[in-house]
Amino acid sequence: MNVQVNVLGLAMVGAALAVVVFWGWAVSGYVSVTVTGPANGVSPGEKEVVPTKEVASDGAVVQGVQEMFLKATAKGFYEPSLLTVKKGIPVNLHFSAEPNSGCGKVLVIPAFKVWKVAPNTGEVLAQFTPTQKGVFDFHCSMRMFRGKLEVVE
Ligand SMILES: [Cu+2]
Repeated sequence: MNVQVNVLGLAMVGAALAVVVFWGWAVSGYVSVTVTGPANGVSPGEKEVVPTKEVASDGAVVQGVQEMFLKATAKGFYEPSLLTVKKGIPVNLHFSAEPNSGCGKVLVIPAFKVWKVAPNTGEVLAQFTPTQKGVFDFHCSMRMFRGKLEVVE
């Protein structure tokens, strides 16, 4: 009798764990898709970016690449306005722009020859390797949106 009760109890605990694990997986999948967004409306010649769960967080090095995120807001500034990266490690800068962000849709990082236009939805990927240490400007095409790229050892 006791054995049967214990088996039933274990089965219930197992089922509860399975539900929690599934819920966690479903929620994290939903969040990552929402945050990164579908890469629709990518302008011709730009690389389409498919969101993956491997893109963990800002500045995380995934398979030897620094994954960074930058957004031009409708309020007229970049978010964040300071990006810190490590020298000598390739950067994938996921750049997006809110509707009504005007020429903030354009991202220019002169020091590393980056010139990218964010699509209407989703993001464009600016890929470069910061080869020198220092603090460098980035800005929109008319220099109204401004930010700093800090390259550290
Ligand atoms: Cu501008």
